[in-house]
Amino acid sequence: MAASRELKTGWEFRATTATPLAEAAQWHPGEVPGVVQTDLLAAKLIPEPFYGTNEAGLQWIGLADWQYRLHFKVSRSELAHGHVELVFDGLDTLADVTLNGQPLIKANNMFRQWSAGVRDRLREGDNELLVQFHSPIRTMLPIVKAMPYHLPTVGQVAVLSEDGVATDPYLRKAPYNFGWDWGPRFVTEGIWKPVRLETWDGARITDFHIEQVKIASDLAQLRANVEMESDTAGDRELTLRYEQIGSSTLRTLHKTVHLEKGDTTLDLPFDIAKPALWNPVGYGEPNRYKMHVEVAGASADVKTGLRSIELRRKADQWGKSFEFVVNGVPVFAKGADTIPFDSFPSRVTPATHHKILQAAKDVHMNMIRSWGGGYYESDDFYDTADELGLMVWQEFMFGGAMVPGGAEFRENVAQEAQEQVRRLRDHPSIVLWCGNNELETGMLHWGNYKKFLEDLTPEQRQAVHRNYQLLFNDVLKGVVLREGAGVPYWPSSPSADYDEAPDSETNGDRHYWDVWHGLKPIEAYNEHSPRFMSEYGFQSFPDMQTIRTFAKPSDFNIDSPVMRAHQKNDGGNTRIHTYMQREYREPKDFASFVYLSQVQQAEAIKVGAEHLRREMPRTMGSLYWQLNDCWPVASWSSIDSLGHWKALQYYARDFYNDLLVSPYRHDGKVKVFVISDLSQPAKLNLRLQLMDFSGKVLWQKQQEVIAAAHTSRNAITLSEAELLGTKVSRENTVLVAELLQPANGKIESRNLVYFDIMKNLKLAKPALSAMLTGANGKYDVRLRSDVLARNVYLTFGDNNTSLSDNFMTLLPGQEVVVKVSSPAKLATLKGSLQVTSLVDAF
Ligand code: BMA
Repeated sequence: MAASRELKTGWEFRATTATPLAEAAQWHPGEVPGVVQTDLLAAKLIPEPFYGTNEAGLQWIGLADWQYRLHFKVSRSELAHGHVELVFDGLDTLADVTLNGQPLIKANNMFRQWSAGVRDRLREGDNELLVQFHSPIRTMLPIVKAMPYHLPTVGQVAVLSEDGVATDPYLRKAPYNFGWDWGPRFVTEGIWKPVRLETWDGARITDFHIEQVKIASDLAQLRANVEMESDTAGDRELTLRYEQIGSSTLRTLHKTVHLEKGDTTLDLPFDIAKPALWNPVGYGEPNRYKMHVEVAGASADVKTGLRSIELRRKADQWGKSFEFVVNGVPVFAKGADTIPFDSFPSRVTPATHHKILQAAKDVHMNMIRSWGGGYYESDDFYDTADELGLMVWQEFMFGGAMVPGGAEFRENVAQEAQEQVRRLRDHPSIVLWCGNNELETGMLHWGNYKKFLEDLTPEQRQAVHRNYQLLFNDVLKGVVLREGAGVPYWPSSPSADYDEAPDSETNGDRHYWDVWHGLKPIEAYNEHSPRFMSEYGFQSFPDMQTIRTFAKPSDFNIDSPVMRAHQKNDGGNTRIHTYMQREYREPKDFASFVYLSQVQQAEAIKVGAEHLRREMPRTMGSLYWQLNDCWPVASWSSIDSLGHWKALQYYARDFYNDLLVSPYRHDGKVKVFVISDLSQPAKLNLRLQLMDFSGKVLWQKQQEVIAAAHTSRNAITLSEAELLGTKVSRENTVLVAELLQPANGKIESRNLVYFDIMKNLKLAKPALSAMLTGANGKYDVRLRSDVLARNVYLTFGDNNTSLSDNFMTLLPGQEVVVKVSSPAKLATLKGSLQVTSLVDAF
């Protein structure tokens, strides 16, 4: 019988090089999994890293060497097993492991598992495990400095400790550790994943994978692949059991197999008739199967979903398509990019993954891009994505730093990729493996990267290009083709797979940043129709409740040192302000600035997202940058680091709705589009009402529309001149476009068109009424306004609440009920409730 014991408690840690903190040289209790920063925090030796400007004062931690030590007991019965192995699921990053004083493992890659047989090295009774971590920066710096040239990176290399020379390109370590334009620089060290003692006898299963040979709705042709390690040769019985999760029919198959002494690969082909397929959100149920295998007393389990996946790229009138086809159906990808969920990954819980991924699904996202500057997520992340029906665009962990050459580096990456692809290949959610983030475009388009390449000798330049090619078109592509279970490989994001330069409008995927980084007007989104938009974004501030966790009222100013320390994009706060001055007015105070930054972000991404959806099928994907945060910061996220939904997350629920009415005002016309992601045609009523801000209807029209499956259609075009005539004031008028169910009048989608930018509108101060009722954690707020109230915002101060809606626009006289869940009492909530709307921000 195989058994596994986690070595979790009793660890200690200390610094082994000089640090500014004398106490760090002594042993203190440490957490495994964990990293030295969180251990120092738990030992109260450092202040909260995310508070104020503390980050800057904690940089010494990544410059020191650290040791982790465990004294643990091993029993005679454990040692009686034929095999005893010590397994580290992750070591961050340069580490020497010794067991009872004997060297055991030398690690140099955060993304690999490290293990060693220890049966002969363990003692009955007390044992000592020691893990010596070497500062990645200090170790690499002299080596890199001695190199003829220094590879550029995207991280914050200007840090003095590195003398302006970046070490991160040479390390297999989470790139965002070194700082990003939304993330602090915390160069971690530690045992960041669990450690186990594994024992087994006779035989064990080292890998169990369900190969999906051919998937169709009437038949799934599968093959169970089982990799075994055995002490003896002989014939054995293999038993495979499987069932659809949630159903009660269990099937069992048997086969006589032959085991060799040592390694054997076994397979059992089998079919499932009328399989329950795995489908992405909006395209059917994400059905899954549980599979169990037994051979020679060893067993293994895997959960998987059956689906076919194709990245379809066909020449067409716009160039070459880029669309994900799942189970034969082209899917318009709606979603966002994800980044790591914490600067200290060992703190992230499955509950956090579940909460954020559920929030993605709740706003009709069907795809997330797990971006290449972080780390490969834990099993529970992909398991949740599988369960929810979210497709995952998965990147290898290259965030944009140029890559070194050398057989040793490539071999290290090959091992990493092989392990990760094999670990994750039974997850139906993973629909793409992508080589890296922005490295292909960076080498071609970024000023500092081009300059670096120009300054090299021709031979050096060739070598840099060759190193890139070898890694991404040889090593990683090779691993995905061999081990990736048929999931397509894409060399970089963005890329056109070398048909043409990356970031093309006609081929491959695109990152569009002229809005925001380039300060172009938000309407510029409407001028670009890439085949698949994998990044576009706009910043905002996190919720005030989140800001209060790291700043004092005296810091509440976008130029204060604290607020600047929580804005990592150079000039980011000014950029938010610049855009605000174009369309809005000057907010009256800091809280209003924060609120308005969120409204502005939501309005901006709404323009981009709706345009991309109107462009279907030319464009087949909209992934905005970014879904989440790793700490409290001003960023492009739609959910802040404490899980608060920003305005954008609420807006996404509307602009990603399967049925969408999207009016586009341009050139004196309003083109009203009806978009459907449904698989069946829908008969709907399109209602258009022109009303003034007090609710008086000035004009209206209703017509039947058929929203055909998977289409975007211009249902009607209105002339602005005819619509407004001479008597209607454009500053006081809104066009309300709605899609209604003919049977019951249910509103499937509503969208408002204003005829001027916000600062020119004559919005009156609304009389807002809010009635709060309920008990035992569940409350309702009934909201009503006499005049049009834009972006009505509800807050309950520092009470923990979760709201069904916020930032919504109330039509005059219309009642909206917001559901609130909160552990707080009714009286407390009543006392803290504040209701404001856009006009109150000025
Ligand atoms: C991109 C990403 C990230 C970055 C974001 C915002 O292109 O790939 O590197 O955080 O833009 O600048």
